[in-house]
Amino acid sequence: MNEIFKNEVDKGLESNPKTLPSKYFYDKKGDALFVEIMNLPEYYLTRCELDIFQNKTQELIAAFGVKPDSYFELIELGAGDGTETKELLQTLDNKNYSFDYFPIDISSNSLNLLEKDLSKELPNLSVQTKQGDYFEVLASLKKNKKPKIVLFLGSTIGNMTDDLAAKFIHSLGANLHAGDKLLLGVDLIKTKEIVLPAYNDKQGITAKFNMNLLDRINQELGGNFDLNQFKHQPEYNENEGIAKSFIVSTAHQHVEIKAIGKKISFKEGEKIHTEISRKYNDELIEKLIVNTDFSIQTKILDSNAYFADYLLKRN
Ligand code: AVI
Repeated sequence: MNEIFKNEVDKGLESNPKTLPSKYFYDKKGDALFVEIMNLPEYYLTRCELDIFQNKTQELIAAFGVKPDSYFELIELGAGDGTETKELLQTLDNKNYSFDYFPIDISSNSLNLLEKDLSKELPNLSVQTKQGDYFEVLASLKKNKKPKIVLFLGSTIGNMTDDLAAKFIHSLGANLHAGDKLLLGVDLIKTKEIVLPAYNDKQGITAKFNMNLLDRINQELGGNFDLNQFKHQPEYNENEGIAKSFIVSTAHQHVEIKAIGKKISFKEGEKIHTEISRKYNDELIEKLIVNTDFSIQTKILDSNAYFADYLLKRN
């Protein structure tokens, strides 16, 4: 039994309004659903960032300020399947840049898959996978003082509240040296006609991804959520720039969760808030880094200007 999961579910469902943390989307089934999401026609984020990595590779490398003969460490937080990064790695490898690639992830399974894939596709590349907490790994790498470029892609920062995101960037800065760089991939604020379908795809994959939280509570905490009595509901407010995902109870009902020893009551139409996906602009990025040791060096946009990779420099 995962005690932390149990306690967070208990706390979230006892809150008003009800909440559940989005980090629990990502079990084996959730990971597979997220890969499906990344390939959906409506989910433009992945394609936009891939466009940057495929078509603005030289611009990225020039902004990093690295030279073929001066060694640096390329560190990626939450590397996943490395689709975007592979484009960059390939160019750096072809041009004989001297660097090691350190993908860091909590999941040793995804690191193993990535390592296997890279050893086939880029056999000359030096890959040093690091399993564990981002900050612990960065703290251990900081000791060597070699120039570092950290990648945090995919608008993953947008799944944190603004407060948490600012603390996260601050802690990254504390684990780097002056002159090191952070490439932060973020989705940009735009109209709801573009954003909302990305979180409400026609095939219902995002709905399954969201509802997987209830499935997990059923499987792991002895819950009896009837998934037919709940539905996925995304919302997006253009002024605020935050896409929010909810699970809505379609009936007045009670759900028992054995591990918690409680029956939770739901009114018809009552929502559980499960995720935020913040969208950004320059002002919000400035605000995010105002109390950190970073400043914006440059930003690189995809061809639609839907997505940006901000290059932040550690002062
Ligand atoms: C991982 N993260 C950036 C995704 C996002 O767009 O917020 C997670 C996601 N949620 C629903 N669809 C995708």
